[in-house]
Amino acid sequence: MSFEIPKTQHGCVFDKNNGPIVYKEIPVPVPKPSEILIHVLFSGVCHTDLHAWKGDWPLATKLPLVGGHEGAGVVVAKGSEVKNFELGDYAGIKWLNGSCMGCEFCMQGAEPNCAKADLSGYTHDGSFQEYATADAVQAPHIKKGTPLDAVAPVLCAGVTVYKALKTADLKAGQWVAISGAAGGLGSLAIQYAKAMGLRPLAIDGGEEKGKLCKELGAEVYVDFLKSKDIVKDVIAATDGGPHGVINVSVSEKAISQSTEYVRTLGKVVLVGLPAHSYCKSEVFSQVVKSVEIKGSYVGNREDTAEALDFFERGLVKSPFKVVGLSELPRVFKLMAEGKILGRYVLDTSK
Ligand code: 8ID
Ligand code: ZN
Ligand code: ZN
Repeated sequence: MSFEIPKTQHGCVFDKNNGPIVYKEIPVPVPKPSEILIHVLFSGVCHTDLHAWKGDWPLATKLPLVGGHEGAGVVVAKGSEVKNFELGDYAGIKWLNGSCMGCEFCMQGAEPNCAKADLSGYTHDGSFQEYATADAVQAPHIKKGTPLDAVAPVLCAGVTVYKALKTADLKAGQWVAISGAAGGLGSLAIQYAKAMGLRPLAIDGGEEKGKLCKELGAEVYVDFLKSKDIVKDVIAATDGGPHGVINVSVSEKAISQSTEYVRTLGKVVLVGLPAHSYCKSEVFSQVVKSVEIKGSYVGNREDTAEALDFFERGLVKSPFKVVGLSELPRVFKLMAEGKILGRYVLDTSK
């Protein structure tokens, strides 16, 4: 099998953080010996891509940058050292494009925590283009025949929330609160939680988002725009507080609230990354309730394969809407205004 690879393609590029995002013709990248070249057909838009464009985290992006790290497509070329992909295979672009594979963290399978991590759509041009390169060791395999638009959100949102739920280490039948439940990560978190035997309580804002959370399997919905006392309402609905909390909102306040409503011996998992924020937890309560607060950062290769397996078996699906790649600026605007239900997925051919 061989593919004809054009010299140029369309992609969305910005030259400076917060600067114009231009949909234009750019060169097709050439894979290094250890990389594959993926013809990206669809890419999800994660809130992380918005942070990358704004440049609001204490980690610089490459510039100019092609963002995107939820890409799904077909392998059309490979470097001379690649042994685990054949041309024509389905593959994904995920956040962790590559890592050193030799440090103490990589050795434990905690590759996302590698200090030399290369990040798609951040330090490595990502999936907001028709052709993108990925380190073959880290690139996820996607089963042939999988719908590439529907699977794209699993590659970051799905993997991340699945790993966060594993990090929470809860037992079937226990309550888990998902804060930011109607967004890209949250809408998948509700379903993974349900599939793992947990009882999801969803927190987000507005009636439409509440309806979506209930449809996806949330037992209870708490509307942060309406509730006069979120901590009280969450504790009441779960008869003493949820055993775990997955924080996927982009709100410092919501994160600190989760340390208040979590149950005694409960686990608070931090996933959402509001800029310049702190998780405030009152020390006396945290000690006396013996609450654990843990960070969780995407997932490793095994987590990725497991998260994809839940999708392949039909246990989770992202509520998504497809628009053209050229519409990325509009999607960012909607995301910043909190107007997105689930995920927007970009069709890179338009
Ligand atoms: O590995 C990681 N830790 C990781 C991986 C991927 C994404 C972290 N993230 C981060 C992103 O960078 C971002 O900061 O997770 C956060 C959420 O990403 P997303 O799900 O892609 O964002 P979204 O689709 O915009 O959803 C956010 C939801 O939070 C709700 C919004 O209404 C929206 O539905 N929300 C907000 I903003 N404030 C809230 C509040 N106070 C709230 N929900 C409840 N209470
Ligand atoms: Zn992401
Ligand atoms: Zn490493």
